[in-house]
Amino acid sequence: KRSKRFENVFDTREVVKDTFLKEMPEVGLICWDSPNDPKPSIKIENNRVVELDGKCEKDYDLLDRFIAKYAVDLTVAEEAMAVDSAKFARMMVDFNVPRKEIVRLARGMTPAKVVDVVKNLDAVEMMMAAHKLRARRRPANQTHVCNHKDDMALLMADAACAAAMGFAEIEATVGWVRNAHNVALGILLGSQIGRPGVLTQCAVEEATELALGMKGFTSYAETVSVYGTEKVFVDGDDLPWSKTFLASAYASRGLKLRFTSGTGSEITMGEAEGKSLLYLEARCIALTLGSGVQGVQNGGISCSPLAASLPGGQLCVMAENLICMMWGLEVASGNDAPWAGSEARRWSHVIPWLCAGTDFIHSGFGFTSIWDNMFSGACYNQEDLEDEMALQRDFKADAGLKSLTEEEFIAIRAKAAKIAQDLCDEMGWPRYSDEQIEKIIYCNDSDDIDRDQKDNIQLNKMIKESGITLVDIIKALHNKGYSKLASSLTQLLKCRLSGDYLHTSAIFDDEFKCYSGVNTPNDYAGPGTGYRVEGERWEEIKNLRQAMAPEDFV
Ligand code: 5AD
Ligand code: K
Ligand code: K
Ligand code: CA
Repeated sequence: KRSKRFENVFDTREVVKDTFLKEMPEVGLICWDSPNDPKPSIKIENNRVVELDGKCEKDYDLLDRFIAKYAVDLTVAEEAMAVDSAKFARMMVDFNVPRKEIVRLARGMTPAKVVDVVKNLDAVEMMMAAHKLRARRRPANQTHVCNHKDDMALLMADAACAAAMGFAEIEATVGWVRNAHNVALGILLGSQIGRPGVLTQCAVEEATELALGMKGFTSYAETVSVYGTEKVFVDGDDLPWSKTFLASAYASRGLKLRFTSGTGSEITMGEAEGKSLLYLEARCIALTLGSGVQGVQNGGISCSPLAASLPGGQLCVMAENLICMMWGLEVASGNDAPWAGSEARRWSHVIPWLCAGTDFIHSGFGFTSIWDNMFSGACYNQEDLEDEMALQRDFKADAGLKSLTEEEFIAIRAKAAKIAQDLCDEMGWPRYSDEQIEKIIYCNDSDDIDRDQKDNIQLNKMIKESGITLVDIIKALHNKGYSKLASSLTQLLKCRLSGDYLHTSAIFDDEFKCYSGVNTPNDYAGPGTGYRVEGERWEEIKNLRQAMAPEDFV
């Protein structure tokens, strides 16, 4: 006989439908402390790492070889490895120890050593450490703007609204593999209409992604993946060296790049070598550091459901973000892929990072309906946007977001959609009818719009095959009288020449002034210091569209 409480209440809760696994340490199904994890060690002879985390040089795999050669700073390695791990963990939390000193020493540590350090911290201590250690002074946020139909005008309208709502970076991926050009261009144009200076990227296969960047259709790249075991790396037809080569290609043309990795990828792909999630992720982050790339999107990312299924999963995901920070890397801290159905759990990884601050609180807040999110959805979607704005206000914390009224929202969409229509006319691309534009302005998602899919595919083909670059688009917009937009796009290209936004954790404001961990470093040094929500920004956060004043009651 069943208990009514279990049958009708407990068993119907979302949290019971989430997946929870028991640990299996011997195969690596454990957050940290697998019996197969190495103990931290380093031996240096003649300026060469001859032993790394218990392995002699002759036994190195490709990852060890790369990490030993490029990631570990040999000038501080012996000093850093000799510091007691618990003592270093306390230094990370102690605001009297400057961020610079933590980064200096941490860069001399091996992957097993940083894991040994962060293992000492509980969630509150991780927040304290991140508050001091994230690279950029002011936190920011990133969003996904996509749709099922890869409709450019809809992407423009959504990206414009996302930019106006405060996201500093916008990314898309495609619904149809062949449509990368119209999608990249859609979010680029939309972003600059909503707020000049927003950075955009389009996540597709790597050769196409590089081509998009070279044509000026993207301003950064992010989904260049690294993995923590040799087998998984080679499965992806890649090596740390090939990823580094790709990274150099981006840097040589002034485009910002961050890698992607996240706890759980190796066991998800069946090649974890029995090692723990966090240790393998520490190797990924070391590869990023060694490659010279300024930052990484991590925090489980697409593999976050795996970490979430294990005991300590959220602490583990926080720990991987923190390892990036202690190594001085920019971190776009996850909070993106769907990993929990339970409302309480869903926000449980956002609130700590919102309060502590990270470079990008979400490395993809879904801006649209989950149905239109081509990154297989996000954990946080359009219906959650205003919850996050309320949380900013509740905690006086900054996720970079700003409330818009319905009128403002509609006006921005109308402007973006009209520009899309005019640009298609000017370029001789499949045109948008007034009825189609009207639907794009007022729709909920791509189910509500009715452009023929042939037109979207044709548009992509035309952009791709004509070989046009952003310069041609700038000219067309200028001819149509959109000189402000044309000038923002030109400015984005110019910024590649100065290279300022290659610096760690760089973003632009609406005048293309660069804010990075170099010119505006996080200077938190205890209560009353560091970035605080105040002045105009506090007014903006306070003034939610639904906030009421006394006169609203009469
Ligand atoms: N490790 C490495 N790469 C990842 N990606 C997502 N999660 C991970 C992870 N845990 C990358 C993949 C994917 C893109 C969205 O981000 O390349 O296609
Ligand atoms: K990619
Ligand atoms: K990983
Ligand atoms: Ca992302």
